[in-house]
Formats: sequence, structure tokens, C-alpha cells
Amino acid sequence: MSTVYLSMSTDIIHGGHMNIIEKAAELGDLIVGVLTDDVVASYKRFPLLAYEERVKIIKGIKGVSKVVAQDTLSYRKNLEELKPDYLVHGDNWKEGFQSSIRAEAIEVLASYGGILKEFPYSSDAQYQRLEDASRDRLSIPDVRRSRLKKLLGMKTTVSAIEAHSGLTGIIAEKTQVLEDGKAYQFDAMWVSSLCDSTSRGKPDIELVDMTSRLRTIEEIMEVTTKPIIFDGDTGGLIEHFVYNIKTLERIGVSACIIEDKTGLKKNSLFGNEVVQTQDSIEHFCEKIRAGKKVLKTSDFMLIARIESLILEQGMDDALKRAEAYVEAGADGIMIHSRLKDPAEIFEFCEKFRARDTTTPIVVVPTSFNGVTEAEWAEKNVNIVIYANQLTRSAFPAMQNVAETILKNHRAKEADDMCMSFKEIITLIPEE
Ligand code: SPV
Ligand code: MG
Repeated sequence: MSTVYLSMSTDIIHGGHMNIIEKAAELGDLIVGVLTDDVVASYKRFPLLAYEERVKIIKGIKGVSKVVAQDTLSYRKNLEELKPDYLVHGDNWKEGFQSSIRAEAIEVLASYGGILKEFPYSSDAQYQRLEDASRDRLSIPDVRRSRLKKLLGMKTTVSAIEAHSGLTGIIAEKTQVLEDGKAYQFDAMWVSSLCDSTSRGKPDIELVDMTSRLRTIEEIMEVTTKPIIFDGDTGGLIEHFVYNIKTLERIGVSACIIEDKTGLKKNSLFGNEVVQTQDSIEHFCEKIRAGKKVLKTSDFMLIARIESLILEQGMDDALKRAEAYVEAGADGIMIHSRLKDPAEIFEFCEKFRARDTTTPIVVVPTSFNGVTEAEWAEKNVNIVIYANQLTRSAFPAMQNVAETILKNHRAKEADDMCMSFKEIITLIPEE
């Protein structure tokens, strides 16, 4: 009997899937490769059902004789291992980024005499509605909140980019790079105090109050589904923090990072060029304990940010604090530095990991930006935050256009620097 291979990622089975399974099973003994969660999340929406659940569903479908994991978008590994007589796929992968995956699959099939069978792809409007409804579910607070922890379990390194408005939220949500059969997206969003303040024309000194910051989150949440990591600055007074952290959890934020500074907070990238005071270990631990105590779910993460390297207090102080903060209940440690050379961050990661193998480590590589995500993964870093690049790129672009208009006393010369007005009016379509 011939063997047939078909790959599936879906968590909602509809008639279109049943049709292709039926056709594939007619060709022989059908093995379905179920895409693992991290692969699905990289090119599609975050799966509503985890891999194990999807396997259970697909195993139960008539005609499926075996289910295996497919842990890349590429078919090479599974085709080489299983050498099926047929590979079945919808014909929608002939065009676009999947065409290189198709070409590779054809090459592997040819190496052992396998055959590609393509069937017309069913693009029924009701299937699209089902997909849209599933995407909407991801923005429900409970679902959104839980996604960061899920991602940490799925990926070695989770990436987050700053968002400070609906528009930047859309960029964080939708930007995708599809290249050579691989897909990349940001996993999460960082609601930066620097960018939230800057977009309001205010300095980053905890001047933008919590009500306004919650409005920013709300604006982002209205148009996105990805998990949110909130920059909670110092967390403020413990008496206030316990209310604010509960609100963040309730509305569906996944994590709040608070830094161990006290008094008038200034941005960390100033370092000791301005007066900044580090909190005592005892007091900051009290804040962590108080925050953890009021949380209702195990999904929400309170992450402690250590400013010892920023304030030149040394590695031993940073490590001592990390240990104390984890002991107090912190669900993660963010270590920050303003040096271009990542050596001190690397050293911290190695020394911290030698003592603690599980607590997630977060980094914000603004100055030490030469390190790739793969290199962070090697250092056992779990979350990489691109904290301010959207704001830093938008401001000079806008300023340049404003200057060009002033110089020319008209907008014609600035037009090439702008997207067309046709594009801007259709950028955000009505639902
Ligand atoms: C922010 O984005 O507001 C941060 C990171 O706190 S940093 O600006 O590097 O301090
Ligand atoms: Mg900040």
C-alpha cells in the first residue's frame, strides 16, 4: 500500500480540511504532519488549541492512520524520514513565500521518486469568517494574558517590540517577514514608559499617570491580539502598586516589569549622568511580595528589573538582587545595561543561570544591539525587547517632512517621503 503525507496546522476543522483528508486517504495510508505550536505562531495566528489537542483531533479523523510532528515549515526532514509515495497539498502554495517550501519539497520528493499531488484550495467565505472569529478570540483578556507564558514554554526566545498607540500596535501585530520558506513575527508588545511619555511630549519621569497609561493599553488592545508586557517604571508606592497590578491583570496584560529605583525616576539610559536612586533590596522585595499577593491568576508575570549595572553598582550587587527578587516571588528578572558591549549582560546571564535554571531572563538591547536573537537564546535569555525603535524611527522621519515643507513653502517636495494618500485612507479598513 502507498503512503501519503499531508501537513496540517489548523485548530478548527472544517469541510475544506475534511475534503483534502478524504482525497489524501484515497491515495494510500495517510500520515498527517501536525505543525508544532511555535511554527504555527510564526506564520499564522497563535493556535487556540495547543499541539497535543490538535494531534488528538486529527488522530480521530477517519482516514488518518498516523500523526507525526512537523517542527518546521519546511517538509524536508519529515519527507526524508518517512519517504511517503505521495505528498498532498492545496494548490495555494504555488505563489508567495511558500513557493520556496514547495520547490524544496519537490526536490526531496524527486530524490526518492515521491509524487506531489495538489488539490484546488477551498477559499470559502464561511471558512474565512471562522478564521476571523478565532483571531478575535485571542484578544479576550484571559486568552491574551495567558499567551506570554505559553510562548515562553514554546520558544527559546520570545521577542517583543514597543507599541504606544493603536497604529504602532498594528505594526507590532501585523509585521511579518516571509523569507525562504521561513516566517518571522514579533511575539509580544512592550508598552514602554519612554515611548508612552515621548508620544505625549512628556519626559520619562513617571509623569504620565496610570490612568493615561491604561488608556494607551486600551487603545492597543482594541486593535491587536498579541500579549502585552507593561513597563511599570518603579511601580510607585506599594499602596498604589497593589491596585494597579490588579488592574493590569484584569484587563489582560501578561506581564508588568518594575525597576528597583525609588524617588524621581529618570530613564535608565542616562545612567549616572543624572541623579537616580536604587531602592533597597528589602523595600523592593516588599513591593514584589505585595504585588504577587494580590494577583488572581497564575498567568500574569511580575518581573523585577535590576538597575545595578546601569547605576554602576557591580555584578555582585546585580546577582544578589536577582536572587532576593526571585525569592520574594518575581516571575522573571530583567537585567539592563547602557553599554554598547554586551559583556556585562552576558556575564550576568551566565552567573544567574548557574544558580537559577528556570526563572526567565529579560533583556532590552538598545545600546548592546549587535546581539542576534539566536545569540540571546544561547545565553539562555527568554525575552528580548526592542523597546523604542518605532518611536526613534518615526520622530526623525516626521521632523524631516516638517522641515521640507517649511523650506519649500509647499508639500510637493515632501511627497516622496510620504506614503500616498490613497494608501493612508485604506491603511485601516472598516470592518
Ligand atoms: C522603556 O522603554 O521605557 C524602558 C527601557 O524602560 S529603557 O528606556 O532602556 O530604560
Ligand atoms: Mg521605561
